Amino acid sequence: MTTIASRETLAQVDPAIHAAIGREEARQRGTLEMIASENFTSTAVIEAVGSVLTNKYAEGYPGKRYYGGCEFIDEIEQIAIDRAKALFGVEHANVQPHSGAQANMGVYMGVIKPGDTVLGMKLDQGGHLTHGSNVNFSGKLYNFASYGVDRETETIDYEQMAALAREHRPKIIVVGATAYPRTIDFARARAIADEVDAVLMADMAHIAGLVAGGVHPSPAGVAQLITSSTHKTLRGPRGGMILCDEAFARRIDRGVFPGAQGGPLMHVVAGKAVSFLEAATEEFKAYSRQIVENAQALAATLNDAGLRLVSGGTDNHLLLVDVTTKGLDGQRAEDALARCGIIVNKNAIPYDTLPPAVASGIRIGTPALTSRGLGPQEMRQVGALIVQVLDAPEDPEVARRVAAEVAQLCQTHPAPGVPRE
Ligand code: DSN
Repeated sequence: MTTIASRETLAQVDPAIHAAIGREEARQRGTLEMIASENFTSTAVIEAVGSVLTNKYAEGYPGKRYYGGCEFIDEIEQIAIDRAKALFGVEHANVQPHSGAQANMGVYMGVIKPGDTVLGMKLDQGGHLTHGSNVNFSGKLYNFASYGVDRETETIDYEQMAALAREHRPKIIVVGATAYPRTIDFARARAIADEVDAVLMADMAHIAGLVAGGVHPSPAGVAQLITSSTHKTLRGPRGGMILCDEAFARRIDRGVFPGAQGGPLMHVVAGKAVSFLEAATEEFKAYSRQIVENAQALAATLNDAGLRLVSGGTDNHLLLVDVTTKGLDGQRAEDALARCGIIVNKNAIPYDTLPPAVASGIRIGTPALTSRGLGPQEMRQVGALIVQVLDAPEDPEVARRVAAEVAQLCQTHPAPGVPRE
């Protein structure tokens, strides 16, 4: 009898999914990925994530499992934990969160109770859904107050953070962002948290790779709790983690399991271990420096062409561009660029007057193109292409020319980890 398991390849078992994956590979090879939260992970990470570890249940932690047969799983998770601790210089690491959102849920489950007060950053000014949005579990289960950015400087308003902290006396202050182009002052946030006896939680999801590479100040030793996803600037597999002081270790571990999750995704935990190894290299340090240099080259090009950059520029891996200065909205800009093979996302800008589904801005990041080996010179070229499209979003001749140049750049800079044709 032939069983499904005995058939050999995905192409044979499921031609529809196999073909769609092939089309996605071609899309990744043939477009310039500039979504600030995306990246190309390595072939080694993909191999770990695609391994038989997906077959194993391992609820619990190394040495304390609810299932037999976990001896090799324990080895893998312990390696991931030890590498995360060494990479970021922290006392404790939980590498089980399925995502950044699950990491944040793990912290809330472990450290506070439903109804407790938390202070986070407004989603529409650069925060995250799990920092208290009322459509997310965080805003539904906890009593969130929100700070934002200063209207003039468009940088985090620490005065407002302090005033709201004094008014609301939160148990946790969350600092960290998904659409914020500037350096985050973790020390200042910690001083505010200390003043009101709150715990500081740094969500470093976007900048984890920059922190690992030493090009953004680290929250380690400053924030008592650090959460992150592992697939953005860090270039690991899609997943999350929590780093903390030993004093919080037990509460964090219980917050993740059994608080927020059941069995860990051990194939992904293995991929995280591989990515922590890769991120500890000199090569990765150079990579993270290059991400920032590339973002600054791109910022200068767009700025010189008359585009308004939120906060005037960037210190990190992303730019937030106000496209209304070109008579566009974020959706039209995203669509026009996508037609030429440049992939970005529409994004609200601070104090946006348009709804989030349209938005006044686009968010542009350099991590994925830096992984493809593009440097400042190519980034200026890409910036010029973006300007051409935004100046003439409906012009088919411009689209044709830009698409041809995009195709050429993709050909000369292969996407790492993506199979060649
Ligand atoms: N969705 C992610 C981003 O694009 O920034 C945040 O989790």
